[in-house]
Amino acid sequence: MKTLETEQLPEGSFQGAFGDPLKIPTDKPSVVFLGRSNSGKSSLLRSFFRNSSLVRTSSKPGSTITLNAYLYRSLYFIDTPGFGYAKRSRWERDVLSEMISLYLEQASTIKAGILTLDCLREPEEEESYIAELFRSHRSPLILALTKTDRLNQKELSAVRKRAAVYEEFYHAVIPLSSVKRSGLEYLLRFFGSLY
Ligand SMILES: Nc1nc2c(ncn2[C@@H]2O[C@H](COP(=O)(O)OP(=O)(O)O)[C@@H](O)[C@H]2O)c(=O)[nH]1
Ligand SMILES: [Mg+2]
Repeated sequence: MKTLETEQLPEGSFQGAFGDPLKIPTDKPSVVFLGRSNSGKSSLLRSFFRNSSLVRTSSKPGSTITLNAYLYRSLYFIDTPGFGYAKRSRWERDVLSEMISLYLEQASTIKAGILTLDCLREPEEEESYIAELFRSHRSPLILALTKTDRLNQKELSAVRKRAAVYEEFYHAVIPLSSVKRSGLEYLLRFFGSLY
């Protein structure tokens, strides 16, 4: 896999943290980053900016409870709170998933979604639910299988085989590593097709 050089990447800017999804600006198309807590959403999002430190990551997993908006060229990238975090109370989890679904249902400016999943995990009910939401809105959803730097060659080829199986349900399935900066070109080209 090729690694992505940072010089060609744009500088981004933070546009705000929104507790109310209906307050997210809608003057530009957006790409939403979704996925379980700790699946690598924020790390992936930050790898597309030269000034990557602008992306807020929290050291406490699952503690982001706002939708964070960043300007990437003429698109908004929206980082969402992770779902399925077991240590959160049921109430909090329900509020979070409601906030995410409300945003998806209301925002007609959402152009695409990036769903992150640790490459060692398999998609479960939550992933299928998001895939279904995007299908019903006719918006492309890309499954990003993250953290492939943790795999040896044999494991990597097993992940690629699984990726081919999932392809039926997603616009694309991309194994990648934000740490190694590998596997990111497809997404970069995809973003380029949206603005
Ligand atoms: N080895 C490895 N670790 C990663 C990668 N991406 C994220 N992580 C780690 O996984 C943890 C969760 O990442 P984060 O981006 O905060 O996940 P989020 O909760 O989905 O936003 C952090 O400790 C990251 O350093 C990756 O590509 N490779
Ligand atoms: Mg995050």
